[in-house]
Parts: sequence; structure tokens; C-alpha cells
Amino acid sequence: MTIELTRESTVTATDDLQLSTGPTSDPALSAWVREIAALTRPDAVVWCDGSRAEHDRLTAQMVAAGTLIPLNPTLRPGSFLARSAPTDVARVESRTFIASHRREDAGPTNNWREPGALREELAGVFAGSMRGRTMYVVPFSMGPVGGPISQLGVQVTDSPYAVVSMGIMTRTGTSALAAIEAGAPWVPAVHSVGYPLVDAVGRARADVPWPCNDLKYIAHFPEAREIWSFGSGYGGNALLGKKCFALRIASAMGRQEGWLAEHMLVLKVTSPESKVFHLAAAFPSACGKTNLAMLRPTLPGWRVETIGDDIAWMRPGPDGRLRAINPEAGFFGVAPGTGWSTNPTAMQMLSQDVIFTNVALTDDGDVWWEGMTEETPEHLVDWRGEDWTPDSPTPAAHPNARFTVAASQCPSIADDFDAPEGVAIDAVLFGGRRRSNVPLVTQAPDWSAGVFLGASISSEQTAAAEGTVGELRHDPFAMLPFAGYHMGDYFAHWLSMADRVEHLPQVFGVNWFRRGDDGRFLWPGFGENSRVLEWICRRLEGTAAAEETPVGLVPAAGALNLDGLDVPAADLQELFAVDPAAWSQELDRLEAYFARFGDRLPAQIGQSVDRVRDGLRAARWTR
Ligand code: GTP
Ligand code: SPV
Ligand code: MN
Repeated sequence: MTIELTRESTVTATDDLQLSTGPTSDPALSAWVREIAALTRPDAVVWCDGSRAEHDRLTAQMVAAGTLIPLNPTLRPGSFLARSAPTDVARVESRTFIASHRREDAGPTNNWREPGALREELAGVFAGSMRGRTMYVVPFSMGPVGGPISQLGVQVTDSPYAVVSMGIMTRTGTSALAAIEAGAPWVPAVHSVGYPLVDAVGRARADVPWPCNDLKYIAHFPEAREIWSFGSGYGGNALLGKKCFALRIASAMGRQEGWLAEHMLVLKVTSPESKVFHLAAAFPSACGKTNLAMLRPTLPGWRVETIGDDIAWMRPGPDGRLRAINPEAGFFGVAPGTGWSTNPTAMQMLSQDVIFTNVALTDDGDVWWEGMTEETPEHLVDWRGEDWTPDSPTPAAHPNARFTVAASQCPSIADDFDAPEGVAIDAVLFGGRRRSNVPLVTQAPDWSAGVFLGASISSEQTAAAEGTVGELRHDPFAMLPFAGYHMGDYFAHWLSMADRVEHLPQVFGVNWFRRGDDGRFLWPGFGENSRVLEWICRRLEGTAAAEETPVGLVPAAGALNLDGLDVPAADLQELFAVDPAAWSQELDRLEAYFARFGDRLPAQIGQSVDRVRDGLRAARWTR
């Protein structure tokens, strides 16, 4: 057995893993690594330093193994294409578990498992799961190393794809390890693709380009602050700093410690008068966070800069404001729909050093996906590795195809992206993908109504997780798949921020996805969303007019800047229409959903439902 202590020094052990303590002085960390290695039986243990040399070494190794296809270095330098197994293309919510000691602490929206029983099952599936493979040890920091809002973790994994992706998405390596050795707490995260290179009776078996297992576990122990993931190499299932740590475990930590871990982008808006605003926005998966975070305003004089595109950690700051960091260091973004006309900033960002997963390959060794260019190439190799032409019945790129890229490559990255103390949040936005009912923009009259707005998000399902695309489902705070504890307690925790934060952000609802009877989007979206951001910022300043509706404040006539925009008056009317009958049904649906939370549903949520109902009854509201 070979045990690599550092990149430079490799030690060969004869029969056990006693030497795999690695280059660390931390006894708890080395004991844990030894314990996991003893369970999973890898051939070698490699401690990762997060260097560029390590990245290059691992990508070269994956090219040799067929996991990565190098792209044409002239067209897309430093970039690769990975094709996953066709069964391993998205998060698996049905196999995602929250193992709190009491079932009621996980709540009705999570798959609960009794921790002891789950640990036993996991011990069974992980036993020998890394045989024939290398186990990598990846120390990482979520947020700037040592920052007051940041947290540390260590992922062990048998997937070099996960190592390289974690290297882009988080701050990995020696500085994170040094912080752990200095005594900071860290979250252990165990990952195996579940494809040992030795079968049950000890016979060697060949590797495949994308090893995974039909049996999957994405398991969380929120009380022990521990993650175990088995069977998948994909995104949120395998890059354990992301959804597993930064949302599920961190949301539970935040509840205990008085802070928030949210599925939110963070952006900085600068007005023509050079006034700066920071906004955080929660939309469900594949509902526009990356696009809004990188928006190029069509309104002259406005500027948007990016701080984060998926996750925000927010803490009450010493200044009485809610302060947010992006705990990630890269973007794992949806490729389809990302194009020069919709998101030119992302397109520029993707010019080099990118790992693409499940996009199509062009004949000249570059990538393509639906929505990237106006013209469709005559011939491609699709995400499954098969010949594809515009006549093919299936899309060339998987609808959940993704890019993985460092945040530092983003042309719109904000100067305060790295600020350890975070940025002060002025407004929180909630949105979903709604073809009807939900107006383009509303403002909640107060914090309690804002929490209700977040709690009442529903959205048409996307390809970001298994399930039926297009089906309307409740997704409170865009956290349905990510809250690490009872959703009723989660609402209460949000309400409690009113007692913890002196200057609370204003809360707004947005919906870019309303459609006409003919099925087309009524709002042009993308860069034109700057018009909505303008109204929001003007509301924060107190200079824009609003009008009351039963579902919140909307722009008064003339207050939404439509200069130079060609949206028919009828469409605008429809974008803000509040139909009392449809809303009454919406509230019925919501009430039935909230009833699932029983006595853990805060009374204020029920009161908000009643308030909207009264408003709808008071007047048949038309605009
Ligand atoms: P996750 O990474 O899964 O959390 O997704 P996300 O919320 O970051 O979504 P993203 O910005 O990647 O957008 C997902 C899809 O929605 C893409 O296909 C976009 O092109 C599309 N989209 C984003 N913004 C808009 C918009 O304003 N209007 C319309 N019509 N589509 C949009
Ligand atoms: C999401 O599904 O919200 C994502 C992609 O951001 S994943 O990392 O796979 O969760
Ligand atoms: Mn996401």
C-alpha cells in the first residue's frame, strides 16, 4: 500500500494504515482519517494541498482514465468535459437524509432516519467501498480562511473529480489545514462513489469513466455536524462543502447560534448616483440566481457586481446589520440557457479553466448547449457521447448540465467578494418560477410579511433534482431540499431575526417567469431585470412610489422604469394582475401545506394568510 504524505514524500506501508496520519499535527484529524481508511480500505491515502500543480496532476490523471475530455486548448484553454453516468445527473432528494435524534426535529419536509440505524447502514455500504482506489483528504474552508462568518471542513473522497471540483468551489488545502491545526472546529464529510475496484469475492474489476452506484445515500447528522455521501459523483451529492455543509448542516448550526445559511445569491448594486446597495435573493434551483448575480443592467448608469450565486451565510453584525458572505469560491452553474444574449458575463467567465459536465462536444473540440448561441451546430456529440444533429429528438446537453469555474474568473466579481466580515444586506428577494398568479415584483410591508413571502414560495420543478419537471411544488425560502431541520422551526428562526438584527433588510418578491395564454414569457428578464432592481433600490432610498395590493406593495403607475422597453400594455397589466379567485385557491393550497407543520408553525404565518385573505375580500382588486 502506498501512502502519500505530501506531494513530495510518498511512504509505502506494508499491511495497515497506521502511517496515514498525513502531514498534520492534529490528532483528531489523523485519527478520523485513519478510521475512515480502515473502514473503506483504499489502496492509498493522499493529502491534498489545493495547489495548481495538484489540480494539473489530477486532471491529467482523469484524462488518462477517460473521466475528463480535454477541450481544444486554443478555443477553451485549461478546460475539460466530463460525461457523468446517465443515472447520475442531479441531486437525489429521495435519498437525502436528515438523521436528527428525534424525528420531529427533521420535520415533515425531510427524509428522517434514526441516527444509530443510519450509521449502521452506512458502515455496511462504506465497508471496503474504496478498495483499489486512492482516498483523498481535502481540508477546506467555507468563506475566507479564519473569517468571523467562515467555517472549516474536511472531505475525504475517492473521486478525483470531487477533489478538483472542491478545489474550485471552496478554499482547499494548506491554509484550511493550518486553521484546523490551530484548533478551529471542522465538519467531517465522507464521500465515496461506491464503486470499489475489487468485487465482493476479491476479484479485480476495471474502472469506468464515471464510477457511481445505483444505491445512494446523502446523509446528514445535524447534531454531530457530520456528512456521509455514497454512490454519486455529481454536484450537490458529491461536493460536500456545498449543499450538504453550507446549507443542510450550516442551517442547523445557524439556528443554534443565531445566524442564517441560505440558498441565496448576493449582489452589489451601484446606482447612477454612486449609492451602493447589497441584495440577497433566494430562488429555487435553476430559477435564475446565477443570472441575476451576474446581470448586466440595461438601464444606463446602473452597475451590478457579483458576490455569490448560490449560497449566503448571514449573521447579525456588530453594526446592527445583517452581514453576508458567500461561503463558496466558485460557481457550479446551469449551462443550458446561458448565452451571449442572456448572460454575457458568464460566457466571458467560461473562456478558460472550466470543468463542464454533461454539455455537448463540438467537432472542433469545444462545448455547446441549448441556448448558448443563436445557431445550432450541424453536428455534435451529445452529453451521452452519441452523435447528435438538430433533428435528434433529445437535447444535446443534459438540462442540468453544469460548469464549474473559479469566482476569481468572473468579470463582475465585486471587490468585497472576499471581505471576511461580509457585506451589509439592504434587501432580501424571494422568487420562484411561476407561470401565473405571482406578480413581477412586490414589497412586503414588514418583516413578518416578508417571512411569509419566503415561506410561501412555490415553483415549477426544474431538472436540478430528480422529479417531474414543470410540476408546481412548495419550496419555502427555496430551501425545501436544503433545510437541515424542521421547516416550522425554520420559519420561527427567520421571524426571530427581528429580535437579533437592529436594521433589518426590506423584503421583496419577484417572478421573472410569468407567461401569457400563449405560453410565452411576459417579461423579457435577464438584463431587463435591472428595471426591477432599480425600483427596489429606489424603495430602499424612499424615492419610488408604491401601491398596496392584498399580496404586497407594487410599483405605482409610472414608478417602474420602462424607458426604451417594448412590452405591450396588456402584458404589463398581466404581469401585475392579482386575480382574487386564483389567489384564494393559492391560499387554500398554502394553508393545507402549512398545516403539515402542526404546532411548530409560528402563529404569525397563519396571521399573514388571514391578512391576505381579508385584503382579497375587501376589494376585487384590479390594476
Ligand atoms: P442553481 O444553480 O440550480 O441553484 O440555479 P440558479 O438559480 O442559479 O439558476 P440560473 O441562473 O442558472 O438559471 C436557470 C435557468 O433559468 C437558465 O436556463 C436561465 O437561462 C433561466 N433564467 C434565468 N434568469 C431568467 C430570466 O430572467 N428570465 C427567463 N425567462 N429565464 C431565466
Ligand atoms: C442546486 O440544485 O440548487 C444547485 C446544483 O445549485 S447542486 O450543487 O447539484 O445542488
Ligand atoms: Mn442552487
